[in-house]
Amino acid sequence: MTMAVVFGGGFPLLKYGAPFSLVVVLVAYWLRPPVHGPLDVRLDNVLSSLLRAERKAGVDHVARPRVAIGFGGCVDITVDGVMLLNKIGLQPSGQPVHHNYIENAQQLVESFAYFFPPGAASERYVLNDTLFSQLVEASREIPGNRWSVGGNAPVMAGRMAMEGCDVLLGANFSPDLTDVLSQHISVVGSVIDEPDIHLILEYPSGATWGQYTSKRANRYIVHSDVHNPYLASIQEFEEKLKDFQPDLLVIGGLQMMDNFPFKLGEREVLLSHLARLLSSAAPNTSVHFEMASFVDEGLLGELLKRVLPHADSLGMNEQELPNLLSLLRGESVTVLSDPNPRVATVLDQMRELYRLVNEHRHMIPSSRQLTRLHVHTLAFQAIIVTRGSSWKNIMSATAKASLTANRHVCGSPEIDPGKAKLIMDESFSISRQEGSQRIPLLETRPVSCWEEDDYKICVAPVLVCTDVYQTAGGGDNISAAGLVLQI
Ligand SMILES: *[C@@H]1O[C@H](CO)[C@@H](O)[C@H](O)[C@H]1NC(C)=O
Ligand SMILES: *[C@@H]1O[C@H](CO)[C@@H](O)[C@H](O)[C@H]1NC(C)=O
Ligand SMILES: CC(=O)N[C@H]1CO[C@H](CO)[C@@H](O)[C@@H]1O
Repeated sequence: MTMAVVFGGGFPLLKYGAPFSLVVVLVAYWLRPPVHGPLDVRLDNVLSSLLRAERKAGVDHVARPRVAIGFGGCVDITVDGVMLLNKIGLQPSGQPVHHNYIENAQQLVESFAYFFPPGAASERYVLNDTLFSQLVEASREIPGNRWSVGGNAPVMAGRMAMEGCDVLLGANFSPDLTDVLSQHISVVGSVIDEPDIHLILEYPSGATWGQYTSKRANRYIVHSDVHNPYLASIQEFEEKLKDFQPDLLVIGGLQMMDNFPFKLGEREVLLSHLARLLSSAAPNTSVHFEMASFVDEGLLGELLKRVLPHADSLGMNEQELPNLLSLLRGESVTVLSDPNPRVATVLDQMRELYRLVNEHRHMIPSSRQLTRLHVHTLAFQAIIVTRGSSWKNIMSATAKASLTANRHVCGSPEIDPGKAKLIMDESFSISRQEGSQRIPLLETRPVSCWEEDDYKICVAPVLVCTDVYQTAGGGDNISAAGLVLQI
C-alpha cells in the first residue's frame, strides 16, 4: 500500500494499490543484482557481525604499544607463477617431487608441480645463482609484476605500525627500502646496497599448468638470500632492545636458514645467540614466534630446542601446524598436509601442540609457558589463550584476524561481500572424538568462544576472498592483526 501511495500520489492508482505494489516489489526484486540470494544475506550478516566484534577492542593510539620485530627483510617480486614458468620455457614434465632446496630447473619444475595442484604455500632456497638470476630477469618482463618490501618481519612491522604500534625492526636494509616504511618503524641493522630478493609465484584457484590445476589460490616462493640466513641485524637489534622495552617481541623469518649451506656449526652459533637474546627478554615483554615453511629437520630440531621454549605465543598456518606437531611427536616432518582442513582436525592438533610444547618446556632452563596459539587457515581462524595470562581481547582478535585475511588477499581495507564467500560449514564439531559437541556458525555471533582445561578457544570464519590480489604475506598480516589487539 505505501508504495502505491508514493507512486500514485493518492489517486487514481490508490484503488489498484495492492496489485501495483506487487509489481513494484517484483520490479525491485528483478533490479537487485542477480547474485543476491539467501547466502549473500548470510554473508552480509556475518561480515557486519565480524566488524562489530573487531570494533569491541582497540589499540591505544596515545600510549602506542611497543613492538620489536626481527629478523630480516627483502624485496618481494610478485608475478603470476604459471606465466613466469611459461616465459622461461619450463613445462611440467615427469612426476611431482618434493625437494628440500632447488639446484636446477628440473627440480624447480618438479617442486612446483608438487605444491601447485593442492595449492599449498611453500618457500624454497635456490642453491643455483645462475638459475635464480634467470628467474629474476624473466620476472621483470612478466606483465603485472610488482615490487614491494617483503619478509615476515617487515610485513608484520608494517601491519602493526598501521594498527597503531611503535615498532623496532631488526633488518639489514638498503636506504630506498627504509624510505618506504611507516614513520612508526625504526630499523636497526647495517645498511646494505643490494637487498635479498624473494620471487613470489602467485597463482589463483583453478589456474592450470600443463596437466595440473590448482585447487586453491596460493604461492610458491623462491629465494637465494645472502643476508637473511645470518640474522645479520641480530647484534644491533639486541643492543637496542634493552632501551626499547617492548610490550611484545616478535621473531619471524627464520625459514631463510632452511637448507641454507651454512658452514659446520655456524647455524648453531646463530641460534644460540638468538636463544640468549630471547631468554634475556624482560618478564613483562611477551614473545611471539611466527612459524613458516620449514623442511630442514636439523634446523627444526634446533628451533624446538632453542627458540620455541622462549615464546609465550606461536602463530602458524594449516601446513605448519601438522609439520611442527609431527616433529614434537618424534616423527619426521610433514611436508604437505590438507590445505583445507576441518575445524575439528585443526583444534585437535592445536590442543596436542599446546600440551606437547608445554610438557617439553619443563626440561629447558629459563623457558616460558606457551599461553597463546594462533592458527590461520583459508576457511577460519582459531586462537587458544591460557586463562589468566596477559593476552587480552581474544574474541575481537580472532575477528580481526579473520577480516584481515580478506583485506590482505583482496588487497583492500574495505571488504566487498561481492568478492567473498564463506567456505566453513554451517556448524563444526569441536573435536574429532566421537560424541564431541557441535557448534553452529551463527550469523549474528560468528566468533565462537568456549573454555576447556586451562585455556579459552575462539574460532571465526573467514570471508574468503574470491578476487585474489595476493596471498604472500597473508599469514604475517593476519598474525600481526590478531596480536595487536591482545597486547
Ligand atoms: C644451474 O642453473 C643453470 C641454468 O638453469 C644450469 O645451466 C646449471 O646446470 C645449473 N647448475 C647445476 C649445478 O645444476
Ligand atoms: C617492564 O618492566 C620494566 C622494569 O621492571 C619497566 O621499566 C617497564 O616500564 C615495563 N614495561 C612495560 C611495557 O610494562
Ligand atoms: C591488506 C593489507 O593491508 N595488507 C598489508 C600487509 O602488510 C603489508 C606490509 O605492511 C602492507 O603493505 C599490506 O598492505
